[in-house]
Amino acid sequence: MEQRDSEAAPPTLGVGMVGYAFMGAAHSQGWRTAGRVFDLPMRPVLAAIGGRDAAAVRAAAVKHGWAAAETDWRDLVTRDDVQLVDICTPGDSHAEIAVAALEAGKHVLCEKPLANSVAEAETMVAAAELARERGQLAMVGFNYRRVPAIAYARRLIADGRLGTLRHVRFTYLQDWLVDPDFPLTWRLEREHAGSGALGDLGAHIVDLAQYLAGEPLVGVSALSETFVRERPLLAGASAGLSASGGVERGAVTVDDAALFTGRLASGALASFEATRMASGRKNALRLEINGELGSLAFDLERLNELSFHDHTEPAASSGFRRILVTEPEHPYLEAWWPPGHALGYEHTFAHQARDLVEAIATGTDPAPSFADGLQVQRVLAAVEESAEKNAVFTPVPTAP
Ligand code: SOE
Repeated sequence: MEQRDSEAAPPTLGVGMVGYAFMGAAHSQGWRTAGRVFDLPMRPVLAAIGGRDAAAVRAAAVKHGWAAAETDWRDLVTRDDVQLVDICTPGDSHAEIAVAALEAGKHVLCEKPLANSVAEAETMVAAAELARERGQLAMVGFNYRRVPAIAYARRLIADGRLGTLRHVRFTYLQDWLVDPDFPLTWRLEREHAGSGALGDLGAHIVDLAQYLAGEPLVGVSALSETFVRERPLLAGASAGLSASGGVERGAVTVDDAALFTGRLASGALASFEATRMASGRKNALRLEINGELGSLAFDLERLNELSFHDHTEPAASSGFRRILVTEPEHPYLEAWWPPGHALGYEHTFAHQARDLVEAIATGTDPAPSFADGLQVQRVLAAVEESAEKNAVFTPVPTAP
């Protein structure tokens, strides 16, 4: 761990967070941990947490270490002790909360996907641009950019170790919706979530593809499907990805799976799969990037490892080798444990908090910006449009 040698305590940064479910818990841990592990120029203070259910939000405040609880997000974003608003609510409220927080003079961190539509994301970008002129910053929470192995992969690609990229392939597979009796939570309702596996998981891999390649997707072609079209209505509250249902059923209004191909600006080809119905796959985000000089492969279920093949090495002795990404020279690792003492999912949120605090303290634009989030949103919208148009060609046998 890094030691503070300065006598003077750094200034504080009051954080107000809206939402306290799975992502709220993950972000809380990130805010609590970042200032204790990294030598930050500002010390995050967990000032207030917001949610509609008074008893539940008070319980969340106690459990996750927030000093105060608010039941109306409007009261939270205007609090004097809050300088940064962290939005961990379903996508249908992102735009309204983010714009209000920016107008109230706060910095904003917003969970992915940035919004439920391109129009909402554009409004958020416009508000963030105005706020930037006043010195406020806005960032989207694509936390997987902060996995050390992924940040290191980005460094290798930017350093030219893969040369010109030819193909990238990304899959993000989960299985918590395999059971047709899993209830209709907000993640299965278009009006709350915007889309299904596409926005929930596809957004992550689209962001990672564009981040790692350092260029945007310029065209996509897609298929999507809703395999289970009705599910039991929710009985009681959902907790994280667990929930139970009643007898009545309601319509699922989002995709269960989305598969798409794409082209990056440089001409490299890309393929993507996002589903929450791949039995046995719990949180399997996998990627492979092939360039003319080498290739990289990564699997989130082994997140301390990166596979690298250097194609400039003699063929007889080359091949994929495993890099254990736990050295102090690797991104974020200088402040953590000795080499080989692995990190996990939750650390990405501490890294996200660290990067945003440093950006605020130095007045530097953080990444991914709201504009990056809008670009992802545009790709998701193009995927949906392509899937809806369903331009599928049937293999036809040639007449004898
Ligand atoms: C559910 O599929 C989910 O919680 C996503 O919403 C998160 O973004 C991902 O990190 C884990 O899975």
